[in-house]
Amino acid sequence: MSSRRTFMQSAIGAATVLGGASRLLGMNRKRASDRPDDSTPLPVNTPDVEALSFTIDNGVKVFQLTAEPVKRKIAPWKTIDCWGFNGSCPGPTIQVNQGDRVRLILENHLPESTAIHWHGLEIPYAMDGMPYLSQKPIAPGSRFAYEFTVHQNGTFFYHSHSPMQQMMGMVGLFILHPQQAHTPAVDHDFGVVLQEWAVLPNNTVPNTANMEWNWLTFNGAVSPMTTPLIVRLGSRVRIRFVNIGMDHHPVHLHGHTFVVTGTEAGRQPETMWGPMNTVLVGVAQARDIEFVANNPGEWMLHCHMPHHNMNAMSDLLGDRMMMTADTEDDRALRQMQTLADDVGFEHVHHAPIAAGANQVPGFPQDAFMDMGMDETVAKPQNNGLPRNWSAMMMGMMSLVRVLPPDLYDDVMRDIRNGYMSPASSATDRSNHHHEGGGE
Ligand SMILES: [Cu+2]
Repeated sequence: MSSRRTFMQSAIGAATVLGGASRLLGMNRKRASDRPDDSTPLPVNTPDVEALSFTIDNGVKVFQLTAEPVKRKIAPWKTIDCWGFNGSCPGPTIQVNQGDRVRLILENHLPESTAIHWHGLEIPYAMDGMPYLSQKPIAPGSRFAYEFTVHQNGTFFYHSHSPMQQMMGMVGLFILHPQQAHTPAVDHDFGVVLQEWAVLPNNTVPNTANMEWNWLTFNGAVSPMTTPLIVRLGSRVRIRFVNIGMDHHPVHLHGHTFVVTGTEAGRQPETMWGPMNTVLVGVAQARDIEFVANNPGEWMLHCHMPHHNMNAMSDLLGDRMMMTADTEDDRALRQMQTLADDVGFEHVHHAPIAAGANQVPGFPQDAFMDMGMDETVAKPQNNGLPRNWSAMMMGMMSLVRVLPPDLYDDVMRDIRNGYMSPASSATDRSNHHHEGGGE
């Protein structure tokens, strides 16, 4: 393990950035994947959300969707009672090809009527999923078959058209692949659904009428429980974002420059691909971004709204809001440790405070909020991350791990084998960080 970590850090430290702005368009780039055929679209990987399988009936792709209450673990200590499809919130990812005839059979296991709207699809009116307009509400216990031919391609989504059902989580990705993959071809293709929740302390049911949102999720998980997007250094990456909620989310990627290649209406012409590193994903919008992962490292991918890259800590702190009321460092630490022991995660304090911090108006702000929980969220996808990496991962965020080929292959093998590397030793980066912390 230690030799592998050494390898990883030197590989990341020594590798050079592989290209400049012209690489954004993917020109003159060596292929980073083993895929022999670039013309076939890649299946989209939606971390923490399953893909929906289908059967074929006389040439029609048939999907079964059950609208139902779902218990979703959004954080190690927080499971909410939301609504979704097939036991998942967001619902499972549907992927079809441009030109397919599809039948989507919705069975309603909710206690109230519903219907599904196919957001952005140019389909016959009777399939639009608008209760009372295009169809009767689908009563509890009954079913409705939607059937249409898709002639578009791009990042779409399905959702209940009832606002409160939307805020209970009734949304899922609907990927329409083009017949021929777009060029430049991508080596990795990911999908992320952005959602927000208002769940008061000691509650599990989202308050859908609230205007303040304290839990922010990527694909139904709060960081650091989100599964990182793992890509091979030098590969071309697409990430598709969809936002259903009450806020717009400016999603920022560290260390890279990307272009927006698609909206909720499909592919954009290349003339519109201006360079960016933050894309505003408005409510009801989809945005596809693409970039060459030319910069090795563990890069944050996060909504930049300050309150969206944290969670209300009120759950942990009981009747104290937001953070500890005790601002004496060692007492506060003991208090945080007690809370951490209570919910069973590691709390390692690495960010020192100044002597006399309490004399400074406004203190504390972020002090005492960082809570490492590496072991609690351990999974093969996190292998090799520096000790206490999880301490500042909160809310609507994840990591894009741009790994040199050897390390990429190692982690992929770990994922296949379900191997979780033991926690890093105390002599690596966190120690270094401690020394640099001004103590
Ligand atoms: Cu946001």
